[in-house]
Amino acid sequence: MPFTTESARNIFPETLAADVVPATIARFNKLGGGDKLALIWFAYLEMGKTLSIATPDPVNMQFASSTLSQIKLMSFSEQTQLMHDLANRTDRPICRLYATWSVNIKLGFWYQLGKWMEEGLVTPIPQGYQLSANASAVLQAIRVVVDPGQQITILRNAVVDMGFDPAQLGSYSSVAEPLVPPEDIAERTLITAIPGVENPVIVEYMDNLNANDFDTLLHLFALDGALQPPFQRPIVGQDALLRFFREDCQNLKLLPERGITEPDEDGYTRIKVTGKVQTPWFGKDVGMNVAWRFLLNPENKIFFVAIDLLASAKELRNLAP
Ligand code: ECH
Repeated sequence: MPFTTESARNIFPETLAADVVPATIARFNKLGGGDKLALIWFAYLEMGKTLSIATPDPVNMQFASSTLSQIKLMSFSEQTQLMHDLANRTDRPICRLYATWSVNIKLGFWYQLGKWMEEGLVTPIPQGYQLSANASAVLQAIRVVVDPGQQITILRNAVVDMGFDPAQLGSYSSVAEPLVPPEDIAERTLITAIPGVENPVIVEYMDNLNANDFDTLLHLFALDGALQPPFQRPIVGQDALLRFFREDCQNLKLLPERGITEPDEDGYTRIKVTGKVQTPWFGKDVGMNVAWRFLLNPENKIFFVAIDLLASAKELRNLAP
């Protein structure tokens, strides 16, 4: 076999990913808890001027709701301490519980706290809070260097990295929002064509993800197939993929624009597609510029696909092999 998951990661090496995102997150993670919270608060307020964020469905908030009620009953100084502890990844029960939540539950939790901070029910970031020089530089980098898709990715990753470190939890079961049923076949808006890509598997991949039809989607993958989300390690094998689809991929909108198909060794095929992705949190307000780098095996199953957040919109036209 000419490819391993590791070697497949290098297909289409010309693809320029938004490395500014992990670089900014690394700078953010070095800040103190107070600076982290205030920086996100300022960034979030500024973004709120141009983007609107969807209110989470109460059904999806049920897992965080008892923790949120507990926080509402705390004194302002206890609330401040808790938020610092979450940002500093302290070992305490709420930070352990937070670590078991899926990304969307974590985002919904902070969404609610942000609302309560605005309403004065949870301690706000002190007016006139002075960011340290390092924190100001990070905020400035987020403002000027990155586009909206990159900004929301930085915010998301900051939220994911809070709470106790899941790697130190031992065995635990993760908590995710309820699964919505796949969209009815008759209701689906299908992708008609992707110029440069004839292989039907690619369009089926996009259509099934868009319809939340994760069981059908899974059948497009080889048994040892892998998917690499932006800035993450590949997720390998059918069980792990299905769990990931159910937890992290509901209600996405994939809008592929164009692609390139290249035969590889021993019956493998490389296909790169570029286009936009919308998250249910921001809908049409944010179209993230992405590339999908597929490697199909000789049985025409997906052996590997990487999703990259692109460095700039210009990269949408970079279809070099
Ligand atoms: C306040 C201050 C105190 C601290 C905090 C606060 C609250 C912050 C809040 C932030 C909310 C942020 C949100 C961000 C959402 C980002 C979503 C993103 C989604 C990207 C999805 C992609 C999907 C790609 C994929 C594709 C595939 O083909 C396969 C699957 C997959 C202010 C209180 C913290 C409330 C809501 C970036 C790119 C295309 C890989 C998934």
